[in-house]
Amino acid sequence: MKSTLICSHPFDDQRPGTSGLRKKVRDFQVPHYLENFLQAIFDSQSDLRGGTLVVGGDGRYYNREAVQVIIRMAAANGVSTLIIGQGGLLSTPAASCIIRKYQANGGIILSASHNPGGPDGDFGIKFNTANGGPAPEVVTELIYACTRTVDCYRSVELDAIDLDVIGEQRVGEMLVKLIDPVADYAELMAKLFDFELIRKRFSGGDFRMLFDAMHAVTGPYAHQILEQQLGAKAGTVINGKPKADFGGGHPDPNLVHAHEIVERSSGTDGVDFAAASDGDGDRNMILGRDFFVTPSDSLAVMAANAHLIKGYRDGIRGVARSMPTSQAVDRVAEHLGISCYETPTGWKFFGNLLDDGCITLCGEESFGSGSDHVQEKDGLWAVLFWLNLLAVRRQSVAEIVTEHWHTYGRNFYTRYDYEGIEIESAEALIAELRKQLPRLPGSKLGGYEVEYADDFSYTDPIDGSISERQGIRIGFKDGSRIVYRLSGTGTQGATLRVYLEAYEADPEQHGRETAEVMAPLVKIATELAEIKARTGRSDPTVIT
Ligand code: G16
Repeated sequence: MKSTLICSHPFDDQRPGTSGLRKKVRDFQVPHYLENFLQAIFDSQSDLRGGTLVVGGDGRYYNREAVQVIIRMAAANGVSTLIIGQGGLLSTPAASCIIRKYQANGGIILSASHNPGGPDGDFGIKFNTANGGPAPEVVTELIYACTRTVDCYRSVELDAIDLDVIGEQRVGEMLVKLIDPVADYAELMAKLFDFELIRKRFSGGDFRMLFDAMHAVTGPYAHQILEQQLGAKAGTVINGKPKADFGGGHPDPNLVHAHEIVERSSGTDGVDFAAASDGDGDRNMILGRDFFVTPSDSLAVMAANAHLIKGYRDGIRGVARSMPTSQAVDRVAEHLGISCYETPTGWKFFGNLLDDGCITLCGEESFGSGSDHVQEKDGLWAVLFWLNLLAVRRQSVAEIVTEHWHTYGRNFYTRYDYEGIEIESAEALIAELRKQLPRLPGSKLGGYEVEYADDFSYTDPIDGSISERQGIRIGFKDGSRIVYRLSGTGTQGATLRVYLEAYEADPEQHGRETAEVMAPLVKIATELAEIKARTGRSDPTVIT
């Protein structure tokens, strides 16, 4: 099979963001755009020549076409074995699991996560390294550097491969293995969680659950694990068939987009436990009856209860959270006498800590949590963790979380997103805040005394790499915080995120409404950054 060299020209907008290269589908459809980025991966990752590469995606529009392009280019670039999920599907955590299990040299995951799909929607490519985790910044910068000079790419001529038939075939010298996307992941979950106990909980007849797969990749995983292996009744998994346009919705597991489970877990007839996952299966939302668990609280509860879960019964070594995530888990770490690391936003920053055994659990406010079982955040894993916990403690979700607050205090938390604002205005807003930082410590803002104000900088404790300008932090004497940063995952204009946190030790106050508690901080945050004047927006697009 002859490899041909096809001429193209470098694109100047292929710098990976928080989580890979995310663009509109139509950007990826521009001739040579996808191919150039792939060639940059092959050029910068020399281990792939003669090595093993894992490929799969969340099933969104353009997934199948992109897999065929990867097959042709992988063959031309000397990949020895290509492992592909049947149908071109692999959830992000399953891809991580498979890279690790089969000791692949890396993986390409096709996903724009929770962003909408379809011909007018978004598409994305992430490269994961041999540890199964998202490529760290040194690697993504290398790939980006290659994209600036790539002016030709290698491919072979080949008819499209049938992606739906499990089995092996040769493409020239390269072995292509089409595998069941669920089996390896399900096997790993059975090792971590007490499936027998969860099965008993479901068979007791007094426990009802719903899982919203949002027409995205987790459907097949959830059907198999929850319904077939754990015996949850048929219908527990809703929207379980992956669709190229996610049924026209946003595969974003939050209170707005996963509203069906919010409604069906409300009131006396509501289910006991409900959860959702996103486009590529790495995010999760946890609900009890009439009860929303913030992702920050979910991480803290997991850390405090890990010893009750089969795979973590020997305890956890340490925890990490992204900087804007609430400090709830810090309190648990302190109580347990273990380290708690604060990293920039982006799962890739947990990689070294996980690899080096510094942490067992980690998570983010953006509906992500995970452990050292794979090198990605993992939606269904979090759901199984909660299921296992509910089966062990035989309490409701609300009881478990309110007891947790009683012990550790409550970190009220909210996030305001201003989406699609002008990039220049957003950058000017952050620049202006940055200028104000030196004068803020010691000053009073609306009755809150500023303890520190900085632009978060992170020095990786393992490799010493430094990541600067990761978000403006304003910390108050009472433990409250305001954080501002610009999203690295949007595909249109800029998204300003404002993260707000207030700590309350008094259990009498724990039942208050989050919006009411946060109102004074919201006022300070919007005025300090002059959000209305600078962005023209009086209200955020989304509040979570
Ligand atoms: C990605 C990253 C996460 C990050 C999230 C939001 O998640 O993997 O680490 O927290 O984006 O990032 P930003 O605030 O920059 O938009 P996902 O699920 O979108 O891949």
